[in-house]
Amino acid sequence: MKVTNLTLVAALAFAGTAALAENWDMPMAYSATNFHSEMGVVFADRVGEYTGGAMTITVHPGGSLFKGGEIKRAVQTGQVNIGERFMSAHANEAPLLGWDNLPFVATTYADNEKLWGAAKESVNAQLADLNLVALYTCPWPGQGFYFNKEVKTSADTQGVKFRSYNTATATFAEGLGMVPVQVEAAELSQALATGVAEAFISSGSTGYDRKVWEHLSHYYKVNAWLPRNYVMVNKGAWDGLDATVQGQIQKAADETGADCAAKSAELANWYFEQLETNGMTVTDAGPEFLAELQTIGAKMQADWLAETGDAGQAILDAYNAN
Ligand code: PCA
Repeated sequence: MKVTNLTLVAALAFAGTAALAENWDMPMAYSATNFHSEMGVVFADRVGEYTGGAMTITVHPGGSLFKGGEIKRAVQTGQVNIGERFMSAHANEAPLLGWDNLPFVATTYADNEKLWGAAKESVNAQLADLNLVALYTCPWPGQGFYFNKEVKTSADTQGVKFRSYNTATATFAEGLGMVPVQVEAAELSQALATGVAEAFISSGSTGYDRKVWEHLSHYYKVNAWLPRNYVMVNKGAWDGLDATVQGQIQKAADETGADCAAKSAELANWYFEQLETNGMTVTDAGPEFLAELQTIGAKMQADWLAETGDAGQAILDAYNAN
């Protein structure tokens, strides 16, 4: 009889825990071995630990649960409660989210962090309008150009098929006379192999992940900007959590955001070394090419300011004031 009671108590206790515990699936856009995805796993582990198991998160990298281009909508509509994606991919819908894609504005990790400090409040307000809450953001290393030949000026880029990852990079490509096609990083190797794309802009990280030396020969360091991924939560799901759990998750997010940025900085040059080891020529963009990029960049900044109005200008003013 006694044993039965104890069993019952244990069963009830277990049922209680099970009812309270929540598991969230977290789709991520980039490959499992990419540092953003590895940090996503660190974040998930911390959430489990800090919440004492009240919340657990299961990471699905590489677009395996939802493709990169579908993740935001999946989170917004509550198909999943949490997900990770490249923020400026959403600038076509909400131009403010292209704050980190302004060419030659913030080209170091420190400046990128300063720019985020200036942008954060209005970006978060914009995300709230989209029914999203950002838990942490993490920068990619600086962006440069991949080609299958030597490129000295835009005379060499006319008609080249260019993989873009958002509207800003498509604009950049058009400015260089190239023909943009938007392709997810997860499908990049295939696009290069089939000739759908023959050039792109990205960090050393994505070139390494996708082994692009199998198809391309040159990387030009430009450091045009350091775009960010962000981990977002459905606002309704977030508001539905109790304040203690929210605080525990936010602590995990704050720590992971800082660790992820440090990891990105630590790996930036290592990626270039790997590209070189695998036979690519990695150099700074030449002065003529760079001057052309700067002219196109200035126009892109003007376009962004025209789209975002006072909110965009306020971000740049706050950034420049510090
Ligand atoms: N890699 C991502 C975005 C920025 C980067 O460095 C990509 O190319 O999709």
